Amino acid sequence: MTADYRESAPSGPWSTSSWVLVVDDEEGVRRILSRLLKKMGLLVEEAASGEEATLRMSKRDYALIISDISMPGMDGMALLREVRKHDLDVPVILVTGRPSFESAIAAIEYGAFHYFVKPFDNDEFRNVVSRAIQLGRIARAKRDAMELVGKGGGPSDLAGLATRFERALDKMWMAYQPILRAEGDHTVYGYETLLRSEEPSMPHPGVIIPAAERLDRLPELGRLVRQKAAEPYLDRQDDVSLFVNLHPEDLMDPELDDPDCALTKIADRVVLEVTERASLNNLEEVRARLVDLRSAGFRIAVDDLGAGYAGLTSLATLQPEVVKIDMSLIRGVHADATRQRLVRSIASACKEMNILVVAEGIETPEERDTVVDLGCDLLQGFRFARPGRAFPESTW
Ligand code: G
Ligand code: MN
Repeated sequence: MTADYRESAPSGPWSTSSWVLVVDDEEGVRRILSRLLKKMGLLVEEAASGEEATLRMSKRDYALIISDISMPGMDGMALLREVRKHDLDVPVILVTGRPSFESAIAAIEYGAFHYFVKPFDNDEFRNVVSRAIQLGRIARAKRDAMELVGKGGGPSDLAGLATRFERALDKMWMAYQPILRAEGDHTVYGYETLLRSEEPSMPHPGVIIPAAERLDRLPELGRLVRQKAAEPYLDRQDDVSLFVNLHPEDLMDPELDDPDCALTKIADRVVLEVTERASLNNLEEVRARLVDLRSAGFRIAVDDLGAGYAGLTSLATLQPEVVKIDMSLIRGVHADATRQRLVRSIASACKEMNILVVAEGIETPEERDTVVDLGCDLLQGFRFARPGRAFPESTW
């Protein structure tokens, strides 16, 4: 009697409306877990499969999900990934009768709160359940707070990252920033295309690319970027160039010069930018690859020159048609003798080698006039136009 009374008294801060979803293909296990949870004062729903759990999740927000790992059809690990599509914060406890190192690692990587091996101790179970519900509530409050102050929170687990990356791809668009000729009427020589997304937590390449790297989805991102970047050019009949940033790994993607890809179709107008910030591995392989890319019609640019530690290796390896001087060398160039000397020597060396020089990140008329005097051929920066939807107007 007394034991019954003690066990059925609500023992957590949830007392009234915290729902827990119990997922297991074995009815007996569901019954045992449900009874334990109800005795803790929690409200419980059961699902006999991952599929049924997914359906229930679309109808109700749960404070906690407890799932078996091995089930026919959608297993616990797949369910965990599915859960993160709907709810970035709900804690998930996985239960298994057959533990393995791999499943434990995957469970943690995909953001499981706890991994129980059957049979487990009831006291420990109750402890973990209360902690999970409380921390889940804190996580939710924290995300709401971050949204309130406009930071759009990011969970650190892979499943949540994958969900946001997916959204970033869905809402992705390409911005274009004009690159103007220093001489004559300062007409548009080309546009650099830049990746953007309406997903608030992943608006620009600075966050999208590290996410793609972590999720092993760089090739997919690169292909989408190149497809979207080329689209507005397919209708342009002029010879305005398109500058596209490549991740060093993209260089080796066989689809980069696949004749069926949109970018390859306009390759003779395309300049592929390879950043000097990243060091290139397998230089021999890179050189061989460049031969293919050039025979498809592409030109190559070294991007961010002056920002990397690569010394001359990127220039020597890539033998680029275009060099883009990093904006850190351009900023304040009109008032800085050292920067002037560097820009002048880069420009004159490039002229001798028949390499076009772009000065990047020009923001003021003083910077503009100075880099023109120093011998840069092409100019890009907020002074002329910010990156925008195809194709922004520019001023001199
Ligand atoms: O590394 P890369 O050169 O590809 O980087 C281009 C980035 O520089 C873009 O995100 C673009 O928005 C930004 N950018 C372009 N012009 C300017 C500028 O004049 N000033 C600053 N601060 N950033 C610029
Ligand atoms: Mn660039």
